[in-house]
Amino acid sequence: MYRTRNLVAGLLPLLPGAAPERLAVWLVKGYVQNSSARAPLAALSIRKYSAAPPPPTQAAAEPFLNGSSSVYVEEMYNSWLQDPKSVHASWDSFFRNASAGAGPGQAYQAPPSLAVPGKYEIPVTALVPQFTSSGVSTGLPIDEKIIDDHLAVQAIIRSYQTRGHHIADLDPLGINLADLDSTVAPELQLSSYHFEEKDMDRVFKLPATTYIGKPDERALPLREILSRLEAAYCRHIGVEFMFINSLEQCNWIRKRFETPGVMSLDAEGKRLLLARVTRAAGFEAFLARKWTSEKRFGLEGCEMLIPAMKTIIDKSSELGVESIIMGMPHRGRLNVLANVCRKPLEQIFAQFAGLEAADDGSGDVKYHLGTYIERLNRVTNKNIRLAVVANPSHLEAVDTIVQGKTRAEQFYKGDSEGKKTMSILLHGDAAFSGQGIVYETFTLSDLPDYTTRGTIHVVANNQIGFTTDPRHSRSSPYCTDVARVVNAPIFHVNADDPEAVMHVCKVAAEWRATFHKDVVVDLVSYRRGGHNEIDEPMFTQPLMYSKIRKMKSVTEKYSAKLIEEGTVTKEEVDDVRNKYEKICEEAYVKAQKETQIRYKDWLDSPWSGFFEGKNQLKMGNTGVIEETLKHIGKRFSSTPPNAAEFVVHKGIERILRARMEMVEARTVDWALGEAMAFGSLLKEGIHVRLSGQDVERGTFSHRHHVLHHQTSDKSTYKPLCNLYPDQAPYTVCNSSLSEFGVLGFELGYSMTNPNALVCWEAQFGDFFNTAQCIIDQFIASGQSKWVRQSGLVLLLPHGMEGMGPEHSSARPERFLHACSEDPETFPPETEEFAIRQLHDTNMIVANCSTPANYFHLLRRQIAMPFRKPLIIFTPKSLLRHPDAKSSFDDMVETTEFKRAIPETGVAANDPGSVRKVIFCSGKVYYELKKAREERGLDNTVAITRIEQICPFPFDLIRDEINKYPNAELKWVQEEHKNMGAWSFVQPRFETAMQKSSERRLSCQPNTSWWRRQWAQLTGRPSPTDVVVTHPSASVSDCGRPVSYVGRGVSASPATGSKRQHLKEAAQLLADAFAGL
Ligand SMILES: Cc1ncc(C[n+]2csc(CCOP(=O)(O)OP(=O)(O)O)c2C)c(N)n1
Ligand SMILES: [Mg+2]
Repeated sequence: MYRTRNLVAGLLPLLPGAAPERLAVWLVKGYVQNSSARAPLAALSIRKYSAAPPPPTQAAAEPFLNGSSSVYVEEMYNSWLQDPKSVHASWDSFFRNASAGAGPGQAYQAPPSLAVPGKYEIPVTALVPQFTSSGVSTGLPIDEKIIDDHLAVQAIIRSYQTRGHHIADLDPLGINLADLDSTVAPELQLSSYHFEEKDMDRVFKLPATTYIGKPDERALPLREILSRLEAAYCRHIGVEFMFINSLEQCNWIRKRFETPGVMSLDAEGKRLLLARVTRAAGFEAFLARKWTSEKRFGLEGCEMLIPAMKTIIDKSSELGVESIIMGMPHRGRLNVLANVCRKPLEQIFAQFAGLEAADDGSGDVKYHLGTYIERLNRVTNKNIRLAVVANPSHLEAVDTIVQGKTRAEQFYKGDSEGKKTMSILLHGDAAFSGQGIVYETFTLSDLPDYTTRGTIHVVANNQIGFTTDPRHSRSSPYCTDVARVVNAPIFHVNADDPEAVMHVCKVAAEWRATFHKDVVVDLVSYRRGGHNEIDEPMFTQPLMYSKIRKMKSVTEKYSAKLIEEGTVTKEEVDDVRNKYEKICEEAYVKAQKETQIRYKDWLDSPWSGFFEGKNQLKMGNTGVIEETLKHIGKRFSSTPPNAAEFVVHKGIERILRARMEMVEARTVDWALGEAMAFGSLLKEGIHVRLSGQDVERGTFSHRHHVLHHQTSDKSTYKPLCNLYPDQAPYTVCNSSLSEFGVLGFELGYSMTNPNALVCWEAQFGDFFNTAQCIIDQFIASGQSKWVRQSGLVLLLPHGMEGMGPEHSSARPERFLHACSEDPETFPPETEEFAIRQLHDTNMIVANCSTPANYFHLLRRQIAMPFRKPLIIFTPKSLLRHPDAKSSFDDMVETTEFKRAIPETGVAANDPGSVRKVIFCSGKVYYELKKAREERGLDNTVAITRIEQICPFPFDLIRDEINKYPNAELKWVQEEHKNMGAWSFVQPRFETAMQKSSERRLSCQPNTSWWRRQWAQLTGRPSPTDVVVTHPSASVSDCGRPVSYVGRGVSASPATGSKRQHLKEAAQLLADAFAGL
């Protein structure tokens, strides 16, 4: 879009006071009024198979200035605005007169007939003999009639270009229409123009906006013009492109579809095509034979998908692409892996055998798995890397993940124009038009920090979605209409015409390489079987399927065609088929010998070198030397080096000054802590990327990673990009207003390189749930399903601050319930306790209460020898809370992340006197601390913060419980009881308690040894009423319970009333300290 905006901006100054469209519309109206008295000529349909044309509308009755040609006039007018010489002299004078104020009908002047023609022009007078020979007399001046007729021909040409796709023969079944519309647009009916059969042989000059003429043809008979336009736009290819607002791009496309003979394929190309489609069909036939009732979501009916993809890859490889990242749904996926990626067939077949996996993980069904292959492209003789990204059943959810991964690869390769790495997205017709994430993917496609410089989309359009007819699954004419939002050209093609498919795929690859914009190939096809191999399609689509059952396959049809035209012999056809069958059989035999499957064989993002030689239980340091903190702090607090010219906002100056003062006082607030984490990683060569809505400034105006020159547009300064001369690149980018799309994008980005810190921040934490699919299907379960790791960080602003139901809670309970930690298992107590827990969990969930801990937590993402997704509930009020500051002392070399922060105040010095231990997490700590002080309870209440909720710090909590033997134990949270961390921590407290000395002792026989131990460990005399419990007794039988303090249950996360909020907050504190 930014390219488009620039173009429009460039044009606007040329037209003071009025937008070009509006003026052009006025011009059209004026002309129509003036000429409306003219009678239309007899109707003559140029499409013999069309339904009876509707009666001409007023606009259609007008020879050339109808709805379609108004666009043409606009185009002329816009061209004239830029360069009056670029249009015909008659238009020049017309626009001059109109601009000078000539009224409707007065602006037109006959063109100068004696002008010397240009090199490729023919004088209008040269056409007069044909005109006069037709014998038509209209009573109009002769030159005006000729002009009218030529304009009508131009309008016809333009109508084909604009609307020809609507009547193209796209459906191989011949029963449906790709655009769900059986009518023929008036502008495609000759009856809308004033021509008759006898005009068909009149010769017309071809305008510059068409390429239907051969190099030496500047004029053609009308009949030939129509026939060539039909061939270009209405046979097996329907091209949608005239909405693109670039003349250059429109001409580029016109040339590639209109030029006579442009689609012809040589014999070698035809043979290759036949071989490819034969293998695609052979693969499905083989699977069907060997595993008759296994689901594989076969490609039958759209086998051309395979040659289509191969053509795109060949052409792209020829044009310099070295790496292609693909995302695709279930349909034909195994075929793509086998025949496009050339994944070893035995690995694919082994998936059908139901073998056990050799590696960790729960795995996934075969038609969701990814792959990564490097191989020689045999057509171009160049190496190519192909990755298919693993995905869940959730259709289209993988789209932005592919984009993020592609973007990251381009970034690391310095491929800023996307010449070496590209993405291909495959879609089903129903999913492409139905799933909103498709739109979100398109809106990212041209954003500076998210573009992948053009994606080729291929729709396997089998004209059905499971059992639903397109008429009930979409409101748009085509299933591809969503692509129009980004001006992507859309090539619809009848997938039973292999050569037409080849042509559009080549053009799509060239388009991407030329303009670096998205393009869509719509393979209009059918689904030979049911939705899957065990489904009966006749239940729901009886007529469609009676037709399909009579259809010959594309392979049969194409081989017959090539045999008939003499390109191949029947023996050659059989030979190709038999050879492939033999290959499959050999692979089948090999697969039979396999005893295990390996999920690693299906990894889409291998991090070669990352894991090798690393101790998986050894953590790197997260503290840094003070000098680094100081340096980053100062740079982060400074105006740009050219401060004299760069006007900084006064408010920002104040913020920077306050930052500098903190640095000088060796303290950090939240923003400074974060900046130091990012900055120190950048110093260590780790690329950092922070993406999300308004992240540059920060939703709460606390971050300011981009300073804006106050008097010069687009002049910005990013302090974290200017810390060290040899630092790694820092990217901070405001995203489109999307969660599903952008979170997916960042996840994909994080998959490319483990040595990068990739963070996505939600505007408010609760918005994450519009991206729930990415969290459930990828973040929480990705490693388990696909042995793929990601160190993505989610920053979710969270906290009950009276802002209402939707801005208070990032729903910690949702994430915690998705964590794979066993609440009842206290992990083995070894030195590696903490890192082993991290290694074994599926994701990390934390709620830090200090900037220093946030600093360590971010840095730990890179210090870990493996990668885990990290969810951080980030504060709002703590961003500026005077107590929520940390000293450099907590960030320097010897320090580390604290999974829990035990009480360190006076209560900790005399634990025996402590009567209550409050466990909590996040910002409620500061409220509890203040209330404790106000109530004079510093001696009797200990407050312990759990900073890392998952993995749960069982050991540290157990130690805290042991430390305060006389205290009652409370969990205090500000979220409602059915929300927050309560249901997660409750069983874990019990498990920790079972490991406490109290529990161990209380469950021992009451011996003298035991009494001594008890007294020694607890400092209290041994109880006399101890029950020796059964091993399965609950904690409460022999330890202290941890009880809940907080808001009651609720359907909504927070009240909408400020007053009610304050009342609840006060009650919470009262309950927390009750009984003391
Ligand atoms: C988000 C989502 N919703 C529903 C489904 C269930 N489902 C699986 S395939 C399918 C039909 C898909 O139709 P289409 O996109 O045209 O692909 P085709 O199966 O026809 O190739 C549906 C509804 C799904 N997989 N994902
Ligand atoms: Mg479909």
